Amino acid sequence: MIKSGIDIELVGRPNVGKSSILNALLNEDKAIVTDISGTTRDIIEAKMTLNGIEINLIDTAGIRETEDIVERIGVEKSKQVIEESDLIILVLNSNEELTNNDLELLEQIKKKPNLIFLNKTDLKQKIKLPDNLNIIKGNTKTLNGLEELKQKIIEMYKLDKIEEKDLTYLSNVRQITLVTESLDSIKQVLEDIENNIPVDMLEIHLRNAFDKLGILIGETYEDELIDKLFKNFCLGK
Ligand SMILES: Nc1nc2c(ncn2[C@@H]2O[C@H](COP(=O)(O)OP(=O)(O)OP(=O)(O)O)[C@@H](O)[C@H]2O)c(=O)[nH]1
Ligand SMILES: [Mg+2]
Repeated sequence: MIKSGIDIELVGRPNVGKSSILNALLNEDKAIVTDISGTTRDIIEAKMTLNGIEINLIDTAGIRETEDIVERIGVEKSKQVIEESDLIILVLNSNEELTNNDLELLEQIKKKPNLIFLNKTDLKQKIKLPDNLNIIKGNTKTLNGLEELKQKIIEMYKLDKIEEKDLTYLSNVRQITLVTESLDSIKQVLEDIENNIPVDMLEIHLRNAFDKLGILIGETYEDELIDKLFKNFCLGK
């Protein structure tokens, strides 16, 4: 999980608000939202982080029987992703009665870790849900419930505990990314040296490695420091 993040899929019937939830969680208009059922036809993936852990959010085509060939392929993909995701968020529309389609999805997601988000609570509640369901209620208009949804994910994966521990290893994806990027730059410098690239050109990658490590330990290195370091080599002069 620390290395590769958590894959979270939003599933549900068309028009329940999956793409709106993705956008609200990301705080940007990533996915197209319209009131036309079947707006999302392909998988949309986006990254966010929760407590330093990368979350791969996956928005899918609303699941329904359809004659439309493109949409049908999208629906098949949505079902496939259910198998592959770590966590399923089933989205239901509070403003409509529960359909057989919803019931089938409720059944299908049981085999995976899941959360149920009852969306559109800003509208009149028409849905009647079985008692035993653990649901989070909210909507994407006032953004109610979305913080609770994030908290639930944090709880489920104990993400709040990760940073509390005395970790002597690289504890989150951001840090791993910084080290990896820094290492790539250093490798590039070594390769450039092998290829007799002029020394002032080497500085670009070396500076990048240096900057990334600076960010990692919480210190941003100012240009003066680098200038001081490189002065001895009379770079570019
Ligand atoms: N009132 C209200 N409308 C909402 C809410 N969330 C989404 N909508 C509206 O519901 C419609 C469908 O939203 P989408 O996010 O496109 O729904 P979807 O589940 O992604 O739909 P498909 O891509 O067709 O599967 C849009 O008109 C949204 O503005 C909500 O919380 N409250
Ligand atoms: Mg959509």
